[in-house]
Amino acid sequence: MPATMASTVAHVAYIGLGANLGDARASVEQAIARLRQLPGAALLSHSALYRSAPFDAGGDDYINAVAALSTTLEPLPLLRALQAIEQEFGRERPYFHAPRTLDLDILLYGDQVIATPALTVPHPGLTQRAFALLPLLDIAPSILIPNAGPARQFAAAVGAQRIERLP
Ligand code: PH2
Ligand code: MG
Ligand code: MG
Repeated sequence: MPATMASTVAHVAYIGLGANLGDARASVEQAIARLRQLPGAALLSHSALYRSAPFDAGGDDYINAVAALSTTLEPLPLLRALQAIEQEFGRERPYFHAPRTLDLDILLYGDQVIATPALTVPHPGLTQRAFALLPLLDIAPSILIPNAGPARQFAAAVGAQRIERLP
């Protein structure tokens, strides 16, 4: 490739979706549709929707899901694009873990490990939170979490958390 030609490598990123303010189910469904339109990304698959008890947080039950993207966006541009979608959905951040109209988190970005002030990947809660782990396993049952191993080995440990797969 000539030195002037930019290379665009696609990575598979897993995005956690969550909402527990307003019509959370509609928000998560619309957010999945919105991810289909994201420039620089293609939606590969998404999990079922789940209803889950707030984890380390208050407010109503959450609706959660996980989506897989193939994307040429680097991690930080992807994060910024996801934050812009959160803004479109009226996201406010009055305090830590406040109820939200839409939360979009990068759970995994290929096999990359990222530790910066703006972004931590793999998502630090992934292995301990049923609402992220179980929908991820729906669409990627054999996925490996960098520095942790097969995601499925953590499923038993989150078994006591209240979560329900929606029809
Ligand atoms: N998100 C949080 C904190 N707690 N609990 C559930 N059930 N689902 C979430 O998406 C969630 C949470 C912070 O982002
Ligand atoms: Mg979150
Ligand atoms: Mg978030």
